[in-house]
Amino acid sequence: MKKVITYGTFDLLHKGHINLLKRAKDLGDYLIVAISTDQFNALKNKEAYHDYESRKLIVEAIRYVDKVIPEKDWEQKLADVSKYNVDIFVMGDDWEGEFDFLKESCEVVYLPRTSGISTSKIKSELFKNESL
Ligand code: C2G
Repeated sequence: MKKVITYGTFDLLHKGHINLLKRAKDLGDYLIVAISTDQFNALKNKEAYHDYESRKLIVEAIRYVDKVIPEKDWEQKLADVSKYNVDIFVMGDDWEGEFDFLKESCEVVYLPRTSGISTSKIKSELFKNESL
């Protein structure tokens, strides 16, 4: 069984997230998604609308996702790859090159981002409409 892992905040779920998760799952048979905890998001200077438990509930409901684990820090990826016997690590290509150190333990795949959509775009457009 080929196991795939990916990491992210997955806040205000949109087609960019779904496209990523679908393509990641298509690379193997079992997809693990490590969702950033609220504490780790603070380290990433990211404030999610949905808290961790909500984002976990939402992502677990996606047909491509087999398991959700918490992403608590930048250092856990190598341990996760061995703990879960991961074959392929996947991220959107805005992270191109950032995780090449994992190549000693698994395949590393950066997938093209879905253009025209992002959580920050959603937030700013909602904010703009509200102020109209
Ligand atoms: N993504 C995408 N297309 C978009 C938006 C996001 O392909 N239009 C991808 C990102 O490249 C990432 C995943 O969807 O692979 C999740 O995106 P975020 O929730 O924004 O994750 P991020 O904040 O980049 O956290 O340790 C890694 C970090 O936790 C990644």
